[in-house]
Amino acid sequence: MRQVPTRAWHCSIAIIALAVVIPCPGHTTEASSPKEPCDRIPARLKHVGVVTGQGMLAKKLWYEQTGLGKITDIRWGNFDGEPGEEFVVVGTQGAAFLRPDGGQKSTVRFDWRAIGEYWGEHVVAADMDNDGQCEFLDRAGAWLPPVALLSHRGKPLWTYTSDDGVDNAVAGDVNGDGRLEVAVGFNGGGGVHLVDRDGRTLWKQPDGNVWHLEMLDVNGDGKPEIVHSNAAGQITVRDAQGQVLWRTEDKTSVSDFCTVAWPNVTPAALLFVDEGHLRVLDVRGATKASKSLLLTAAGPSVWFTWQSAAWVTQKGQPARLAVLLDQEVYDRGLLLLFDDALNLLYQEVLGTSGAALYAGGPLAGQGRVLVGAEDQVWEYRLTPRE
Ligand SMILES: [Ca+2]
Ligand SMILES: [Ca+2]
Ligand SMILES: [Ca+2]
Ligand SMILES: [Ca+2]
Repeated sequence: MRQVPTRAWHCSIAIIALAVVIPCPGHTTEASSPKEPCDRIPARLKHVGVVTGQGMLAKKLWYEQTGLGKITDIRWGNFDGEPGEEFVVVGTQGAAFLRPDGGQKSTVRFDWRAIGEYWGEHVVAADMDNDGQCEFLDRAGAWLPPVALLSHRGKPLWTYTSDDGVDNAVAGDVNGDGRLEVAVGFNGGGGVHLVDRDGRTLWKQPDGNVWHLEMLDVNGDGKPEIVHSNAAGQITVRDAQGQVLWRTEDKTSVSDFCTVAWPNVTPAALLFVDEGHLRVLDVRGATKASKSLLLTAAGPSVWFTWQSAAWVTQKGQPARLAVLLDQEVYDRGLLLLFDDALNLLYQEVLGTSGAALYAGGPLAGQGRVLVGAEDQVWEYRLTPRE
């Protein structure tokens, strides 16, 4: 009988991937034993707790469900097949549908054993056929695991990979037919593939090390384009046929990134970490903001595997930008809060890897943001100003 690999093995795989594609933090010359780097946490991430802005945010446990795994997606919308909107909280091992107050409506467990030695990497809710009942897409991201689509009940429908290994994937309706396609980015020379909701290849386009992909409607025609990074650190925008609409000429050093609403940037900006700086660019590569994270002063720079960002809004107060940086190799998350000029207001080192941040739906205007952890979702609330 096949076993679900442990997180230690997961860590080893991540380290092997790091050693192959990017210098491992603190191990820039040669790879040492896979176990060792997991124990050698950079000084700036070692101690868990609030570093800056104590008292600015009130924190409480909002939802807990053993067995969900690492929470990788939190959203508000119509996902559970019942009328009306709800929260969906998706983890690597299952998902929960919740009422506005966090009360549980129903849960789903993912049946990874049906597709072998696999455990879920970065799973998100994706309603592939727009029927109000979501499916679950594993966006992969660790090179070895395939992209996987699971049914609403958590049963694998298909997986997709190649000999090059998957770097990342994202779902979106690029051709405007009401059904979602999945753009898959491969390591090495594997390029970008577009896959339909049944897992069939629609097209393949060449590229190198397609680290991360998102969907953004960059030309305002109502259909998203595919926006991705590559081996040269360039932002590349592709249309529904995979043709390059443009790619940044200057080396922009983008590998992993997330999208975030930004003043005077349509439709959204790209946010990422580059050599210890948090940077915000528009899709043409123009810098909109940049700030040192003060992570490199003591020890090697820290490589974050996933970025999440959301604006926290509260009536009568300026909006705050919440950013969650995921360091799953060291099992740490970094929660940051900035003002709109990217001045740091709050910084907390989380004792678990974190890759889900949400401040929309019923949270909008309430000064509240949800942060995913292992089997848990925490609520942070802006405290009243003095
Ligand atoms: Ca619903
Ligand atoms: Ca569906
Ligand atoms: Ca479509
Ligand atoms: Ca478009």
